[in-house]
Amino acid sequence: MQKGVVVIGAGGHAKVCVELLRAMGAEVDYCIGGDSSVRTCVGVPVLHGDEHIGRLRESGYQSAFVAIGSNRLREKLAATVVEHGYCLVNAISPLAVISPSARLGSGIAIMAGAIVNAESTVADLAIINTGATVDHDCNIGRAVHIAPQCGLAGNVSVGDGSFLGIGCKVIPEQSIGANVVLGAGSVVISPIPDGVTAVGVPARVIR
Ligand code: JB3
Repeated sequence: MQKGVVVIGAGGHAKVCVELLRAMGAEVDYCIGGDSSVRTCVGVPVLHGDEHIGRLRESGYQSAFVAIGSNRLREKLAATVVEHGYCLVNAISPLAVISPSARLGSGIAIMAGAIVNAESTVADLAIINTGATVDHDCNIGRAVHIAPQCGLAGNVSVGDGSFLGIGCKVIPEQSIGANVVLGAGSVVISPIPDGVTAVGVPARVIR
């Protein structure tokens, strides 16, 4: 019998991703959480501890999805999952609108109401959260999180590992560096360098 998907994580983000995977027609057999995690996640049994990643792989599981909101931890656990030989699947809502010319990596979550427009690229392990819009020719880096209701105009780039808080807006052609944290509701009208925290309208670097 075909085995289902193994989801890494068992918190709020995992709940949403399990339901996305189900909406795509996939079965989720187990979540794997940390030691103090809950016992079930929207009806899926939760195993505790990362030793279960290897154990389930040995028992024939092949597909995994890393459903952890933290960009760094998602990247780290994805490396472990890939080392064990899993295939990283995507979790994409049927209620998201993805351009046929968009390029998507693997291990990506795209939630309901999100839009990815023409010729944009979304790299591995990125999250395009509920109702966020990524317009044409954008370049969303690896393990980025674009939080709910963000709006990116055309030709925006976001470097690897960056987090755009809820409701951020970015005008066309702007570049946001790698490992940036952009506070909720910020409006980006000029480039943001790597590794900084920026907040406000317009967004200014504070750290
Ligand atoms: O803002 C939105 C819409 N969603 C947020 C999401 C993107 O990020 C959400 O509100 C949360 O703030 C956050 O969700 P996440 O990552 O699910 O966080 P939390 O609800 O705190 O759950 C973290 C999960 O990761 C728990 O199940 C932990 O047990 C698990 N965890 C932590 N460390 C781990 C590890 N699981 C494994 N397998 N290994 C770990 O090292």
